[in-house]
Amino acid sequence: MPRRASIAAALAGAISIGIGATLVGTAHEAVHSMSDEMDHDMSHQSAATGISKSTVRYRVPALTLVRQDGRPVSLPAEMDDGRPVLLNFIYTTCTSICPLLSQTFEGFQRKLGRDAARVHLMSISIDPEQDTPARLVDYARKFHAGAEWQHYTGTLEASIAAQRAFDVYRGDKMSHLPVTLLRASPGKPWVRIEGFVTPDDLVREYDALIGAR
Ligand SMILES: [Cu+2]
Repeated sequence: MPRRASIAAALAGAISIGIGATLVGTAHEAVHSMSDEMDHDMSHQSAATGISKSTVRYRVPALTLVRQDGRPVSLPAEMDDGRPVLLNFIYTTCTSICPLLSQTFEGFQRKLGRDAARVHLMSISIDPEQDTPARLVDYARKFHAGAEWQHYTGTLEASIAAQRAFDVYRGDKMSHLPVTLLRASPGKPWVRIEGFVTPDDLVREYDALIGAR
């Protein structure tokens, strides 16, 4: 068996979920970090797309955030209402990463069509001092957020605690990462996707996750 093919086969065997098609083409690049990464958390990475995915358990912290409608809400109550949750962290004045993450959520809602009503999309601001509820409403409108997509702000402490709970806190908003988190239902692990996932990829991930429920 050619070396490349055997690596691809090894990857395909070891990785249960994925954006698999890109892995075959980039197996050569991926193999360098393969042993390290897979030992740690079964994550994998595609050099071509820069996307890596892992399955992680996070404890949802008992925090109060402020929803875009101005209401103080409990994070666990918002997150654990039984619906699948799609989560990201954004700030409204970002001109690089966040608009792309939000476009992906927008595309996800559009592609899911009527089924979008079954998924709770949550975007938590990492710049809560600037991102007032009114700003979040404007931002949500810009991305045609449907009724099931809520944006949250709150105190700086609460935002940081939320970021820490999902391992996305990187000290300041300028050094944030493109991270998308997906969970089938309360108590289940999260799928953590790092990198710029497309709406199609996200719908595929969602279908796989819900189908496996
Ligand atoms: Cu950003």
